[in-house]
Amino acid sequence: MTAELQHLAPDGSPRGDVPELEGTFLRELFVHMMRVRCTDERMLKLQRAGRIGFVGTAKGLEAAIIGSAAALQARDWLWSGLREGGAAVMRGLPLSEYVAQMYGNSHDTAKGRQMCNHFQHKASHYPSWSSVIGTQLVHGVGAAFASKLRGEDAVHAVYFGDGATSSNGFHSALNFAGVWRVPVVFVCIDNGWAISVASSQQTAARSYADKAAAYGMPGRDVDGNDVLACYQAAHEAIAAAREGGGPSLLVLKTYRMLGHSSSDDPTKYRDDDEVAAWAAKDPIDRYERYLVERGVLAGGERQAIEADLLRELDAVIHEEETVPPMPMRTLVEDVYAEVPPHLRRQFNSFIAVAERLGYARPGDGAFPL
Ligand SMILES: Cc1ncc(C[n+]2csc(CCOP(=O)(O)OP(=O)(O)O)c2C)c(N)n1
Ligand SMILES: [Mg+2]
Repeated sequence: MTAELQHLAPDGSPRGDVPELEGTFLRELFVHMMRVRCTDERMLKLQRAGRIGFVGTAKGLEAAIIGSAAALQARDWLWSGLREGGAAVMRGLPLSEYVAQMYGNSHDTAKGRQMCNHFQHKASHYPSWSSVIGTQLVHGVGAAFASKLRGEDAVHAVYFGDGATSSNGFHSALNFAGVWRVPVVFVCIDNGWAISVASSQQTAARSYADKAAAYGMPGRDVDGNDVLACYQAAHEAIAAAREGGGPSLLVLKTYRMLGHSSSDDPTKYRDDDEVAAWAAKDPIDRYERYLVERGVLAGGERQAIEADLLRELDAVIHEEETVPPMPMRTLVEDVYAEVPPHLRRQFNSFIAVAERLGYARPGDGAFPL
């Protein structure tokens, strides 16, 4: 049993061998974390205003997501869950495509066929995610096996939550990864909750990291609110996987500050005290203190960064909001070279119903929360 890796205490003071990283890189990490928070804030407001249908926020998880993903190279792959969209942006997903996906409009590269908050970006090796919990683990291991067979030196980082450790996908993926020694880093973001199931109720193990031993790979606990610890742990695990050392499991211990999604009310199942205790360990506040102390960030600069990010986001939102939805006929396209009669019939009857009862309008699908 080893202690959680930590480089920054909650008050921002350094602990142990803090990795030596350039000031520009440290600053970029901060901006990416801030962008995650600003984007969530804006998306949640759009959802509450009935302008988009669904949001799964990453508030509280910024260090875990950004710190770990920042250790990947451009040639590596990121197999995501619901909350890693900020890492996709960091790796090159244009903000306009991010927002288009939230609207499901005709700029959305998934053509409006995914739920909101399910991103994909081919150029940065960020495959589309299935909401079926645990599926990306087996997809990532299969792709990593392909990388190994082809002799590529790409590493595949597979992200998933504490709840996903109870899925079949988790056990199959870790087992195959261990046996095949594929270049995978499993990144479990233990954010305390799987909707209303507490992480403490999800397993009888001391930590999810202990599960790695059963699959013949190392497992490591990391302070998930410490961006430098998340970066360092991922950096080491990725380097080992790239050098042929096989897979490993990182468990980034953090906390989901808001609801599971915009459809959830977390006050129904958890105490305010627990939330307050984690608010005191906020990953952005902690990192800001460290950067100010190191002279990488000026006191009060955070506000200017936030204002810039919000301005950039608002411009993109205003643009994407005017983009029309995908044409209805695309609903039945892309499956066959030519739309077959049975799909054409279904499409015609769908249009007949819409003509009779009215087409859907933005906000029609909003959950009543
Ligand atoms: C196979 C399957 N079972 C149940 C669900 C419903 N569901 C959606 S999210 C979720 C919890 C996921 O929790 P976790 O893996 O901890 O990820 P988090 O949402 O906390 O990031 C569940 C049970 C689902 N999508 N798929
Ligand atoms: Mg969770």
